[in-house]
Amino acid sequence: MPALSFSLEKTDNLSVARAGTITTDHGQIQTPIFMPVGTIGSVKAVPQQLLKEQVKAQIILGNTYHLYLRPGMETIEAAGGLHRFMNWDKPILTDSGGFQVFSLAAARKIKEEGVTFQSHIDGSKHLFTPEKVMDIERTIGADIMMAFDECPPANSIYKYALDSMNLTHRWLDRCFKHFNNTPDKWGHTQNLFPIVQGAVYHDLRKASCDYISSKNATGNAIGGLSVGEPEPVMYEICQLCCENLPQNKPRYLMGVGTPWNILECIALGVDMFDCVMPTRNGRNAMLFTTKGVINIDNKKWEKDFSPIDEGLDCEWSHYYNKAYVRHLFKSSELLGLTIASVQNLAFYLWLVTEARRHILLGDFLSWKNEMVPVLKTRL
Ligand code: PRF
Repeated sequence: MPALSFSLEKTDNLSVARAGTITTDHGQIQTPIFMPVGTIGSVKAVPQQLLKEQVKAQIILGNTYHLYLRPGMETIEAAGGLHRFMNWDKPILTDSGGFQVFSLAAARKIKEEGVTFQSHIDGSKHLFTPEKVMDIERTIGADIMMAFDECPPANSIYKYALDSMNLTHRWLDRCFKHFNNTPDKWGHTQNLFPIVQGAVYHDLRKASCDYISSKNATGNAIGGLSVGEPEPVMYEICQLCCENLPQNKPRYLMGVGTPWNILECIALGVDMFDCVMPTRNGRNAMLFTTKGVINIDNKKWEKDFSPIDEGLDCEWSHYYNKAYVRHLFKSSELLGLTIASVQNLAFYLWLVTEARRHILLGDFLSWKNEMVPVLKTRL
């Protein structure tokens, strides 16, 4: 089977925003795209049927770190991979654990060989090496496997960022070597995306982009952003990376971000995004809508029986009204979590679909400039 391919359909007239199509063995992805996060093989509170029919997700994310700890690779292997385990027949991308180990695990120790850490679930000890992570992602059966990297903190001093970037590059060599020496596990083609690091230092980011580009992968990712640096710095580094990564391959900005972050980064040439924000904030009563952001806990919505969001072509956003969703949250009813998560994900998918439509029309930049203040409005 052929590897993932990317066809660029159009670049915006006044920005470098792009509309394209990624083709994988599990189907096509229209870019720019947002990928819902399904950490342990579940997009929290959202059944697979709703992901397809209401959210219109084209690809979802899984996490190596979480799936490896629970249910564990024996179960995933016995199931025939994650697609079969969760009954999801569209593309899956897995993050490598390079980020989760640093944000979740206890007692982690970074060595040349890899990272030792203690599980956040039961304290058990584990070692992740680039080779081990490739094996795990192969077994999960991800269409897109992320390389094992170190994501240094935003406030890293230059020397730490430099050493960390070089370690990420050496780990990348080992990832590719092992990836190339192991077959596709479940019959469909698996792809390995390398990750640019280098913190907030321009020369490091440039060097990392050059190194990552030399791997000639089917797609490339930008890591280490949205980790505490100011927004203008994130945009500046994102722009530098987009300018120094291949034009004819998809660019994936990891773990970003707010709706306006997504539009700004699309304008800089990013094609793929993921973030826990729509689901996590949704479970905390924050609703993203086409008119702005709602805190559904607010008394203001107590007797507002209007639909959650008439601007979306998502049935659930029309079916349920604000006062009812507020009541569900006030009563800690589980249905509230599902409605909020469906609304927010449908909104994020609508946002990138609209971005794509405007890129194809050629008026993306003016549309984006009109949308950003709307997206930031607190209703
Ligand atoms: N590396 C990996 N996953 C990530 C990140 C990273 O730098 C980020 C940073 N925003 C989110 N997820 N492997």
